Amino acid sequence: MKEEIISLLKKNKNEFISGEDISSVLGISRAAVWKYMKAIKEAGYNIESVSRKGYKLISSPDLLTFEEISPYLNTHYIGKQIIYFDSIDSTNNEAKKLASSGCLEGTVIISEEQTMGRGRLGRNWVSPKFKGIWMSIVLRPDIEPMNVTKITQVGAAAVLKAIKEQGINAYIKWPNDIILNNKKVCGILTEMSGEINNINYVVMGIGINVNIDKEDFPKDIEEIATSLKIEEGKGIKRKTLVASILNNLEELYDEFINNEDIKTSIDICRENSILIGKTIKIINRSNVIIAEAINLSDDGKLIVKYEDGSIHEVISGEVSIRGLYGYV
Ligand code: BT5
Repeated sequence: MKEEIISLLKKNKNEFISGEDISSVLGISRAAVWKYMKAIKEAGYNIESVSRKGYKLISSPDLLTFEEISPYLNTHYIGKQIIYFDSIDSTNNEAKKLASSGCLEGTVIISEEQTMGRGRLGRNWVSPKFKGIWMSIVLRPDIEPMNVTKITQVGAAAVLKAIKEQGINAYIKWPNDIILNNKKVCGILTEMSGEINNINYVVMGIGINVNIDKEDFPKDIEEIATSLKIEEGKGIKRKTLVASILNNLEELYDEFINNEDIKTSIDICRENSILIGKTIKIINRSNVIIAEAINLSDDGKLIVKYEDGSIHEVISGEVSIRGLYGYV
């Protein structure tokens, strides 16, 4: 009901709407309106209430609910359903549950915090409350399972475009990081459920450090992690950034699915790659190889030159990439 009242207030923005009108439109008592209004104010909505005139919405908080994000969306299916949590273990876990029980393609799960946010290979992902974007998108691509890793490149390209739209200059560290001033500002975790030649669903989890302060990062990642706020010196509105990621994602994902072509995404990953031209360490479990990153292949593999001059293509799956002397 809170959501319905917020929508009514938004529809009547800059005007008063009376408690009586709200109660008759929504079929609830005046006392219930008053109770919900109190909760809505507590959630951060600035509402002017004047006796006999009613309620007027002055400003909305930067919450990642459907009501706050949807005005900025121009998608057809991604984000048409946004399932919002105040706190959850991991949005990827929740997305997998919903996907197995048949939720629509494009459903987005967002939480203000994650208590057990996950990275790749069982690593953890720090996700403090209200300070980042922790979301997962359910996709149902009709493609060969071996092509699923390409979807991470589509996600990285969408996030990069959205960050650039904010006037911030970031880079992509193949396969799943976005980098700002040589530190990690975003990570992507793509997970799949399927059989050998059939995909049930893909969950793309995106974590972006938006308004995290330096002291919010645990000691073990303070040297490698950063946020948009730390680097830009000012807070960034999360809801418009979420919408812009989803808008860009749908455009790039449609191109991938409809034409089986990820050219635009790969071009973005290539042009904004922080690795190409650098000497890097390729870490596969405990095995470390030094190589020069030369390019990205058209299907999203990292092309590298080993020290003996031989050329190889690295598939994203299980590898981690590091710079020779630091994170990149
Ligand atoms: C990733 O893994 O970068 C994928 C992160 C995906 C997070 C999203 S949030 C929404 C969705 N729900 C989830 O549960 N997960 C997804 P990986 O490349 O393995 O990097 C993990 C490593 O990054 C950790 O071992 C830390 O060193 C570092 N790290 C952890 N939290 C970080 C943060 N907030 N910012 C930057 N680095 C972090």
